[in-house]
Amino acid sequence: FSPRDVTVLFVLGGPGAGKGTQCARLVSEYGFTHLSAGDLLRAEQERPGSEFGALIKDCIKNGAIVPMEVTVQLLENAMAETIRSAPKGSKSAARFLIDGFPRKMDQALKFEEVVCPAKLVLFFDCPEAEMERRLMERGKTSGRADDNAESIRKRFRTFVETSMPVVEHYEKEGRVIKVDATPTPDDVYKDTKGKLVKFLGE
Ligand code: UP5
Ligand code: MG
Repeated sequence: FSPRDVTVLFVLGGPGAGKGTQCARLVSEYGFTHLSAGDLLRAEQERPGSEFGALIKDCIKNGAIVPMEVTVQLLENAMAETIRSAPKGSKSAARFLIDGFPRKMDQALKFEEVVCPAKLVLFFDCPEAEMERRLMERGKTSGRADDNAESIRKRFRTFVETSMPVVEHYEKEGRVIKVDATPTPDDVYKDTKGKLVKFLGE
């Protein structure tokens, strides 16, 4: 995809920082297409006949990162399908929020090389204690295999060791919009909007 035709925003932040929550709001107000890498992986895991099902299941439970070839391909397919099935001139089909990706440097470089460079990175910054509280609460009803104390600990570790360097890489390039994700969803959204609108020029 050419950055002339599509706009890609990476949405990063620790497990439970509120990436999905904020993306849903941006979609309804600004007409983005929201692609959560985690959701795409969970769907692929459930797809009958997927050769990656067992691998994905194991990685998610252990908070490990699925090999990038799998995730990059799922994202690329989802972007192509969105564009293919959109009415001509659709604004949202050309603007993607890529949520929870890239979480490792190799994925970031690969995606920007073979799919599309990201215009900017939205980074939701949240203390671990608050993210843990949210995930444990959600775990009572979410049915997610990784919303339990042991998996959450592993997810945090992967985030600090492997995913924060990606955020730092983009920070050095001046491509990061950082938002404090601790307040209420409404307040986080207000802050996000204020900062994002400047970049998007609307
Ligand atoms: N909540 C949200 N905002 C709140 C607020 N401001 N105040 C109070 N509560 C708030 O929110 C989490 C919970 O908190 C919800 O109950 C929400 O109501 C509440 P959510 O918006 O879902 O947060 P999010 O950041 O999206 O959390 P999520 O659990 O989805 O984050 P992860 O990054 O851990 O999960 P993801 O689905 O992206 O990835 C899962 C796994 O997939 C990874 O661990 C990894 O194994 C694998 N993966 C890869 O291998 N490669 C990839 O590229 C991506 C994923
Ligand atoms: Mg999410």
